[in-house]
Amino acid sequence: MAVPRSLRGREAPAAPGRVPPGQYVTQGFPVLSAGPTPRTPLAGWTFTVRGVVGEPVSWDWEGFRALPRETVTVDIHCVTTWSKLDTTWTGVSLDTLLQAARPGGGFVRAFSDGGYTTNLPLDDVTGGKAWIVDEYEGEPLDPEHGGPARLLVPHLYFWKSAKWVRGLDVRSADAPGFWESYGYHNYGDPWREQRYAGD
Ligand SMILES: Nc1nc2c(c(=O)[nH]1)N[C@H]1C(S)=C(S)[C@@H](COP(=O)(O)O)O[C@H]1N2
Ligand SMILES: [Mo]
Repeated sequence: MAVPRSLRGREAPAAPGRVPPGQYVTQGFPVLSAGPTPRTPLAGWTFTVRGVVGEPVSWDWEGFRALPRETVTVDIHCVTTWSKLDTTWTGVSLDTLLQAARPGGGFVRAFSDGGYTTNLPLDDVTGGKAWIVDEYEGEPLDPEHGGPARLLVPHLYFWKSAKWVRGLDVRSADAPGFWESYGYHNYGDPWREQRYAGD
């Protein structure tokens, strides 16, 4: 049966309480990148956990792909007001990656090819809340959406989900990342509408 025009795209209704305040549901998958899409050959790709850790650890692509994998279906929320429901991703839990390095600080800064960074409390990327994903809907992640691999932290605004991620710096003090230093909220909880600093 055809979907009525009024239910397509922007107008698609969601169950009450499913979408955070000020968000609309999109059926598309917008691309939001602050710069060009980097193209890193898999042969040169690594994921590193470093900084205030018991032991810095790095995985090459093969090593990363050999780690235990999880598939999760989650809703994502961009600060530009689109939300996308029931997105399915596969990758490695950050619990697995962080445990190997034994973090000694309470904050992380994700860093990416191209220079993007974002900051998060360690508690927000542990306990089954964050992943490094390399598949979207069962297919390798498109470069435009962060492939070969991106951070996925669905409970915070999507700018925290760094595309083309290459590692985490564990820190004992918090410091703003790229968008956070341009006035976006330091934490970014969509349910509390923490869009900009001061919200
Ligand atoms: N490296 C990097 N990661 C990034 C961004 C970026 O510009 N560079 N944009 C962020 C923002 S603002 C959003 S909303 C999402 C967009 O992801 P998408 O392009 O897959 O929709 O990626 C986030 N991660
Ligand atoms: Mo965004």
